[in-house]
Order: sequence, then structure tokens, then C-alpha cells
Amino acid sequence: MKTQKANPIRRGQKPRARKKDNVLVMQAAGDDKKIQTVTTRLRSSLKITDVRVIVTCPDRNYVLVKVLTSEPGLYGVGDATLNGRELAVAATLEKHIAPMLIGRDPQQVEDIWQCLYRAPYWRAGPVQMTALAGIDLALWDIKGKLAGMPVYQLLGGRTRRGVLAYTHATGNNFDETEDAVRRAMEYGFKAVRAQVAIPGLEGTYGTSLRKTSEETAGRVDQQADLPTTEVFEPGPYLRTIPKLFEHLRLKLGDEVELLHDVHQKLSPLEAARLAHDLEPYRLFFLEDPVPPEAKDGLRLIRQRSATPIAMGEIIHSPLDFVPLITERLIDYLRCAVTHIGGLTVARKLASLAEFYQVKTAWHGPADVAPPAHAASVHLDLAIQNFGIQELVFFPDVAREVIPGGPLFQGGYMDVEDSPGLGTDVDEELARKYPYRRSYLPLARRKDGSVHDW
Ligand code: KDG
Ligand code: MG
Repeated sequence: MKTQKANPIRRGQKPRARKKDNVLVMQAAGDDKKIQTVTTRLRSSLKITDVRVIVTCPDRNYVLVKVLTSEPGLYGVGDATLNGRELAVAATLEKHIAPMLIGRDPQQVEDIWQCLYRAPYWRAGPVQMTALAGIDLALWDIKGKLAGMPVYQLLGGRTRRGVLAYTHATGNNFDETEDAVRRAMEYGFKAVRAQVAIPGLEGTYGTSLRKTSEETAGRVDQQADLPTTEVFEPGPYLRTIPKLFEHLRLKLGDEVELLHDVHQKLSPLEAARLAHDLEPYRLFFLEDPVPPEAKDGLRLIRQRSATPIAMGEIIHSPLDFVPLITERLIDYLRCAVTHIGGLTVARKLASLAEFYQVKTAWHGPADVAPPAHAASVHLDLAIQNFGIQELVFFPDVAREVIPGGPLFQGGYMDVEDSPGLGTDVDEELARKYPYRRSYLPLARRKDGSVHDW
């Protein structure tokens, strides 16, 4: 394209001398010439002027970050939602991060990432990494708008036509879960996560669905203004889940990809047994079989079965993934782009994973906002080792407050070809839905002792 060729910044070169830019500007014709001159000047003087943190609850709580610049109308929107700890992230952004950013050049995405990661001295942690991701996403959004390109282009361009998506299906018994998987398949999904209530246990992770604007796929309603309690026992769980997948394979055949989320509830030995017992049903992956502190136990799972393992939605330090990847203890990298520190670092993890045949499955739950889902899909479109992407449908009210986000058709997700991430926030509307205190549930064993939820 003519304009792109004529612009050294778009080609990733450093704008060394204004004179050189001018020579190139001279090569462009007519209107192109004016655009070139304006963008070159704009880029050399662009500054961050404000960082707005928008906490809003259109159906559930979200933390949006809006980074404004010295160029009127040029801003970026990121997501910094951390379910149940929204206000801690908002305070980190407002009190500690925003003052460091005012006056900085928003184009220095990597340098800003490094400053925000290293400057606190206290590295990582979910609150800090989520706050950092909110800024990082907003900066990539700005960079895309400046370049006039969708973010996936800046990440290297498309490697695939669409992004294989999965959604959730659940039920109180095997037949209900089977029906839910069928509905998702009729809607176009080729991959479905299946969960079922465990007989005799009150409340099972992933089994209480709330109504959505899309009838075929659910969002899990597990928020309350004080933690509710679910009961978990490994015995009944380990006996039920292989039978669920035996039922599903028998009734649904081999075509549909099936996934299951353990939600970090098992010990390594229990998880190894489950992965082994599930092997005949050929899961796409078994998710978070053990909690992160027991990740050494993944070795035991590996020795016992060939069920693919996805891990990491509550891992927030990028470095924690390094041994999981290099020792090939996981098959799918499953952190949330928005909880691991943003696109800048997720892209690096994906590159490391590529060399070890580990694929990506970025966490995409209802409790992260559309800019995070969009960022995941932009990355999925650009990397070689994409695996699968979790998809949820947002209710209309959330889509009005936070417009834009990935599209879904025929089992695949995509993004519109608009510049940046393709999402926004309506600040005025957001104010109509103020924050509501909410917690995730707690889990206890039958004897009353606390267990991982
Ligand atoms: O905030 C917790 C949720 O994001 C989590 O329970 C969802 O495990 C989850 C998943 O795989 O989507
Ligand atoms: Mg999960």
C-alpha cells in the first residue's frame, strides 16, 4: 500500500531524522502528503495526558482503563478486571500507576511495561499484573489507532482465518449436560466445556448458569455480596466425571471436542487418576487439574496419562510458566491476557511456548471485559501456536456500556478490521451502573474444612 510504503514508522523503522521523513513525505502524493506530515508530527510529540479508571457493574463488575493522549480524540481502552478484587486494582491504577504515566509517550509500550513491572520493586502479584495489563492493552489500542491497523496486524498479521472457540455446557445430571452440549453444537460450536453437578455435593463449580442474551451458551453465576459455600469431595467427583464423558461420547459421537475444568480442586495423585480415567474419551484438554502451588505434581499426571493438560488461569507471574513450558508439563498455556500483565508479555510467553509445541488457550471468562477478550483474539490470530479460545456471551447491558469485541460464527471467533483492539467504553452509561460488592464462592469439605474452590 502506497501510504504504508512511504511511512518509515509504519515499517517499524526509527524516525531518525525529520529531514528523512520529509523526503519520504515528498514522495507521497496529494492528501497522502498532508496525512504523512500530520502523523509524523503527532508521533514525535504525543503524550499521555490522563489515565481514567472506570469501575462499573453492567450485570457484573468490570474495571476499564482509558488512557488519553495529547491528540484530541486519540485514546486507548484496556481491561483491568480482577474478579472480587476490583477496587484493589482500581486503587493501584489511580494512586500508584497513573502518576507515573502522565507526560509519557504512549508509543513506548515495551518500556512502559518494563517500568511498571520493575519500578514497584515488588514484582508480580494478581493485583499489580492486572493493573499493568489494563494499561498495556490501552497502549496497544492506541498504537493500532495510530497505525490505522487492527492490533493483530501489529503482532505480525493473520496466520489463520478464524479462532476456534469453546463455550460452556452444564447440567444437574448427564442428560441435562448432554442437552446443553447439543444446544451449543446447534449454535455452531465445535468445542464445548462440559461440567455436571456431583450427586450428594451441594453446589458444584461451573453448574449454576445465569440467563444470557444468547440461549445456547451460559455464563456461570457464582458471585454474591458475601461468599457462598460449595461442598467438594474428591471421591464422588472422581467417580462421576469419567462417567459423564463416557455418556457424552456415547450420545454425541467423536466429532465434537470436549473439555473439562477441574478448577484446581485435586491433589496431583487424584488428578493423575482422573486424567488416566478420562483418556478413552479423548478430551481436547483437562483444565487446571491442580492448584498452582502443586504444579510440580503435573509430572505425576504426565507419567500416568496422555490426556492433554491446560493450566494457569490463576498464575499471574509470567516466570512461573517457564518451567511448565520448557519441561513440557502442559499442553495449553491458560493464563488470562489481562491477569498475566497484558499483550506485551502474553506474546512473549506464546513465543517461548511455540518452541516447545505448547499451544495457547487464553482464559476468557465472563468476569473479564470485552477489551481483554478482543486482545486474546488479536493475539490468537497472529501467533503460530494458537490452540483454542474460551468464549462467553455478554448480556446486552454490558455490550452497551463496553461496545465492540470479538465476533462469533460457525465455531470460530474473529475481530472487525477496525484500528486498535476494536472495543470502547461509554463512560456516561458506565456511571449508571455503579460497583456492587461481590465475592466468588468458598469451597469446604463435608467435615467443614476449607478446600480450593
Ligand atoms: O473468576 C473466576 C472465573 O474466571 C473462573 O471460575 C472461570 O475457571 C473459569 C473458566 O475456566 O472460565
Ligand atoms: Mg477455568
